[in-house]
Amino acid sequence: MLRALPGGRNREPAAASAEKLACLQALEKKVLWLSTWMIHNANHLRPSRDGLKVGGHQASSASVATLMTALYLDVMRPQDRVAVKPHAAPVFHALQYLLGRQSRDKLERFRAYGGAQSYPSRSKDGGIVDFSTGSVGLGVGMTLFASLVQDYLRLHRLTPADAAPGRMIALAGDAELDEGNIFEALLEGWKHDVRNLWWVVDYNRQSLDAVVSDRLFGRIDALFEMFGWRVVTLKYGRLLQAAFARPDGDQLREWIDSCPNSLYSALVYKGGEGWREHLRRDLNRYPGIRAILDEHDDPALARLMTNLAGHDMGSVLDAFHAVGDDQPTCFIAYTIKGYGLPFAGHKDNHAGLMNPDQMASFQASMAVPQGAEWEPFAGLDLPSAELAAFLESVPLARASSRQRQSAPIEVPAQLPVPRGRIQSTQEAFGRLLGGLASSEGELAGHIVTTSPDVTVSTNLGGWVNRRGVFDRAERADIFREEKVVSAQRWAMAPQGQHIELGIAESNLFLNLAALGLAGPLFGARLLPIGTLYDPFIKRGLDALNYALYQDARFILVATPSGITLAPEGGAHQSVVEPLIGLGQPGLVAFEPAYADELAVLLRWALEEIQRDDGESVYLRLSTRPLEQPARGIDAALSEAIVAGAYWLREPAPDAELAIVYCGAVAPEALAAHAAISEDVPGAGLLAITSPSRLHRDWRAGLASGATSAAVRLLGRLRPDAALVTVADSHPATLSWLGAVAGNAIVPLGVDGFGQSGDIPDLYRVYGLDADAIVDAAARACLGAAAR
Ligand SMILES: Cc1ncc(C[n+]2csc(CCOP(=O)(O)OP(=O)(O)O)c2C)c(N)n1
Ligand SMILES: [Mg+2]
Repeated sequence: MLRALPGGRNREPAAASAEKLACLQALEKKVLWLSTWMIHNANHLRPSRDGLKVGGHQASSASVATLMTALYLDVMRPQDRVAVKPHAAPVFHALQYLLGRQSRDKLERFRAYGGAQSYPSRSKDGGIVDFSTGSVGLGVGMTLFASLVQDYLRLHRLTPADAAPGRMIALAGDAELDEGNIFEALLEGWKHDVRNLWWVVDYNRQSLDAVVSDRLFGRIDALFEMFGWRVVTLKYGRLLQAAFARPDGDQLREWIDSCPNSLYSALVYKGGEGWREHLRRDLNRYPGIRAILDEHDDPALARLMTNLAGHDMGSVLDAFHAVGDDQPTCFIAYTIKGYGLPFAGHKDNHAGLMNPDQMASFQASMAVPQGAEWEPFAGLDLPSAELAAFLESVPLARASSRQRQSAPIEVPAQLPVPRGRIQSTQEAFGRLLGGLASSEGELAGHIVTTSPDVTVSTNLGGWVNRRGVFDRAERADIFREEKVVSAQRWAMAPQGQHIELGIAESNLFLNLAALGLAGPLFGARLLPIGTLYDPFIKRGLDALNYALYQDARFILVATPSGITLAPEGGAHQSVVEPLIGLGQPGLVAFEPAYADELAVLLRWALEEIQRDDGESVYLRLSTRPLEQPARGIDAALSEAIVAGAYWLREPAPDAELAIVYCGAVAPEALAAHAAISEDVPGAGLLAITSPSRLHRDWRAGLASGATSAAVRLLGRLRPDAALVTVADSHPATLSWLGAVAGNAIVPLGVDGFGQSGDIPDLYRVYGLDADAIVDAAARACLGAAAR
């Protein structure tokens, strides 16, 4: 229903001069035109080579043309950052075009290779996009964590204290608020007292499939207010407000307020005649209403009845400019999906495209001459020179690049290998971070850790004890003050370097996305390390993908992992995560077995996430204590660990078998190797530290003709040698190695749901123990012989 939402406040509108208003009203028309034309051009005028519809969202774009014009061409300051609802990309591109930041060529190639992207993309739209969007909900959540990161940098004095903070703005679709991640973020934001955040909801009451339920928004404002937000409702435009002020105008307001969403939308589509019929039927007894109906012909009546505030530039500017403080604010802007287009309000308009005839009449109504479709000012009532001068004066037009630069942080040539004859990679990780925490200097000062309530259980405790938990305010560690003994010190302060999150992996990844973009967004680099339990990567997977799609850089430490965490039970036993590590773009995955490997990899990761062409790094760790090899790591071994594999036991020349293992199953691989050495002398034992690097390098080698690490390593074996691969993960993680040199292969691994047990039982049941490896070796050798 269009019932008025409480929460709108009366504020003094900042006066928008008549000239400015006129310019913005002219330009919003142009934005609507350009976005519509861009989509039309892509679908109807550009030749299709594959018979596919190109698509684009004319209705969703029309819905936000006013709101976005107001923001980009007046309200926003250079330090503000925006996540635009994905299907409003054409409006975004049109605005960038008017600001001189987007080329006509790219608009003409909207959704074509190399052209303006279908959804705003940080990495593919060439630096003009603040936050990528596409998967609804994530961009909205991202702005909240970006605001938190902005505060973190300021309070750590990594950005100038006197620089005005930017507003992190999300332009959200109303149905986007169905995405749970938004509410997870909202809760987290409340805990962290997040500021400088605007969420502008395009309340067109339509989703993709249909008109949204009337009940949906009844509670939204109360919900935001509960979390400390201001809610500003932009409901009726100035025409309707004037009508309400007339005799019997309150009847009209009441009628609209209680009009169901679907009827309102249907009447928007039907136009003046439809409105008249219903108003006559329901309100004809009121003389004031009859007068209004008499004074308005059908087009004027349609204009009046659809005069919602989200399409009324004056109302929109007043609402935005009235907010001068840093309280998070949700603007609920009433709009119409497809406003100004022939399918306005139609429930099926989400993917609707105007046909050529409709486009021709729209073009005529916009007074855009044929051939002048891309001209920035064609068909507008104001002189071009005035509009050009106005655009030059827009704060965003005067700013330099939206991508900031930041100096790299130096990483030492080595990290000390954690001591301990027997230790797990998770313990080693804790010690490495503990060591960094007690070191002085720039590197440790730029590391920030974060975890969704598994800080202690992923061994970040040592780091947190020394570096503290981040909070905007000082908060004492009460247990400590009360002298209750605890290994954990949880004092919170603005200088803290750990951001503790509630249990929501989606928030973890959005936080890592924001921390990992601190350099380009705010001009100060951070080295973020996030920890979580390996199986719960899947819980936040879309947010992880989202972070990586934006080229955010961070280190992900996932621990514990696999069935090796044994007694913890099946629900926590990750299986496919190494395949995610193998296949996920933007992420390079490692699964070390030993502490010295981890020391090499963590050091490398701290550099890798800073490289221009680098990637984020995923370290899959284990709680299984392993006896550590007594060895020093020279440059060649260190390089091999980073490249993804090395021979733990060198094969004899022309060896006929190799056991290939990854991660915590190293003892079983070693035992099996020892057991077969009598029958198969010279068998090799290959340690894999990164299936993902090895695989990529192999594919690159196939393309370039260079010898890849996998080819070089397996080239040490006889051409008809057999392989057994073993890892505590899906066997496909390593089974591709059989294709590298055409070896017969028996891949071992886990491809069923796990269960509780101890390691000997579980490794036996899932076929990872030394016996299973020996059996597999026999089968592999038979397979090789039978070829
Ligand atoms: C996570 C996710 N699920 C589904 C989609 C497909 N999708 C794109 S837009 C949309 C509806 C959005 O409605 P709303 O947010 O109200 O935006 P409007 O088009 O009305 O402005 C859907 C379901 C998506 N982009 N992301
Ligand atoms: Mg909608």
